[in-house]
Amino acid sequence: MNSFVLPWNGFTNYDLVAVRYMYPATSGSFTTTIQAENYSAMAGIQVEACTDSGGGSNVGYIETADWLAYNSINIPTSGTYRVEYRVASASGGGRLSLDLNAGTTVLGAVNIPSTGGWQTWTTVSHNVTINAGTYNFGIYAQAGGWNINWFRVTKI
Ligand SMILES: [Ca+2]
Repeated sequence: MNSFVLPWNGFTNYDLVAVRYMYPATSGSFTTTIQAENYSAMAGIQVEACTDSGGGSNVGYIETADWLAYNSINIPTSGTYRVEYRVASASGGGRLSLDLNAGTTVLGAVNIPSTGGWQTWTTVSHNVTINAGTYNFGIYAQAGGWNINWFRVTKI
């Protein structure tokens, strides 16, 4: 044993790294990204090639009242989630709403501005409250005129 006590200078950086490894933060630890073109069911849309970073495909030709459904998405804990949508719109004036289980629960809606082109991408988001469970998510075009590449659900 040392016969004296060193002055307390706080945790070292390696202590902090170790603590973060052993006890990861629960907030924000859940996130899932769903490719728009991987829908379970849809009405009125078409899939096209995408030039956003990552390439792949996006959903386009979305007109008012068109919709997309994504089945069996698990939400592990009840709370507030940020839902981001990767969208492009040459026309602007779009609006989508997010719902659970074929419109049984409408979680919220977000406007989609003009991005300057059908392959000029931006991310819009809103925060919604979701109880733990497994749901079919729906994206509904309250107003059409936008493309979507993916959407992401993150616990906050
Ligand atoms: Ca995509």
